Amino acid sequence: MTLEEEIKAIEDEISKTKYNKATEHHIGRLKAKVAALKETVLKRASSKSGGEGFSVRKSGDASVVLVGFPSVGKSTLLNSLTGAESLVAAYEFTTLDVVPGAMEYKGATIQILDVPGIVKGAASGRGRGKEVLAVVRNADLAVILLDVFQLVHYDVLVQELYDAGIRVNSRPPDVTIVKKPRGGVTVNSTVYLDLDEDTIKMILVENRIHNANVVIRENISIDQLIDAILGNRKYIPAIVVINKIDLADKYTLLNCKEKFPDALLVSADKKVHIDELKEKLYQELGFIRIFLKPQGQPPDLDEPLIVRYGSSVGDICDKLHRDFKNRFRYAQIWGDSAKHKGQRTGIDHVLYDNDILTIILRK
Ligand SMILES: Nc1nc2c(ncn2[C@@H]2O[C@H](COP(=O)(O)OP(=O)(O)OP(=O)(O)O)[C@@H](O)[C@H]2O)c(=O)[nH]1
Ligand SMILES: [Mg+2]
Repeated sequence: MTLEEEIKAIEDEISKTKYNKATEHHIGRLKAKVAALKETVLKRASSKSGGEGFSVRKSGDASVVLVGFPSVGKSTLLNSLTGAESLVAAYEFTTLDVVPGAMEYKGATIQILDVPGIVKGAASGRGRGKEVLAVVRNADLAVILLDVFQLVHYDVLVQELYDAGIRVNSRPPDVTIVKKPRGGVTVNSTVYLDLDEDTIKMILVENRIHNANVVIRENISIDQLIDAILGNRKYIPAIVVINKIDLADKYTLLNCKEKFPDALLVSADKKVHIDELKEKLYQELGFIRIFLKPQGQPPDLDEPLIVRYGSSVGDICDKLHRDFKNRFRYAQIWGDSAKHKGQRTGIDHVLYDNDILTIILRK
């Protein structure tokens, strides 16, 4: 049996087994086995395809990747958002490489990445699935692009992302695992857990963790426990955009709104709601504006620095000059993140929108 057949056999058994207290332990073992086998497959594939992946250099203030089936209009959308010229055609797999474009919006430069279409089986290597998914892992935000008549693609896409270790719109499970040289596994939890301690310990042992202190702070599932153990999952935010609305009648549009109430409905080709999409991308990426004030002078209110929400003084230093971090003495802040006007802070201080910042350097 090949690894893939083995995985398939165990997955079939999992789907045939009804989940309840009596089967939890059994399912836990099977899931741990599958996860270990999939890790082996992924490692094998990445060593095989070594060097053949797409090379995209990150640029701009953040990057967004367009994920969707072939021919849903990814390239058309890239062109509408950025003025890039990615090839558009009515046949599938028109785009075979990563095509980057730059979208300027409210002072931010957002890199948009057009990639080949994803199909079912991408995570295990169909199409250029593996390479595409590697690009998705490194993006700050994914746009899941659907054809207005093909909403069922959503589940397939999310499953392919999942199989590639990419979790959309979720947080890492609140679990810490500290390995130790001996003493077995101890499990502590701060909340009620549905999972039995025996099951948890067994899953750890299946993953070759025989000695560790484990603290669990939320009611996790078997899959989340495995995610925590493997520690290589990528958590990225995503929005749903539905394209080709120019072709749809009223009922199709109503159906879209019902199934995806938060989705943005656009026509990439006829340029409908493209400005709304730009605004949404900007909002989702969480940009803030920081005004610089040279020491002893008024702040520059005309040209703010645009950075991501959660940026620190150190991040600003990195943006300004490669030397600034080394020469940093202290910062002064006016604005919402400051306790009082002109508060002195260190390099780790986190800034808020519209803060005014002075950086004092060693000479
Ligand atoms: N009517 C309509 N057609 C569109 C729209 N957007 C894209 N198309 C058409 O859909 C076809 C596929 O568009 P592409 O942009 O090449 O699709 P893609 O997702 O990049 O496809 P691949 O690169 O093959 O994965 C082309 O014929 C486009 O003209 C739209 O908003 N409305
Ligand atoms: Mg394309």
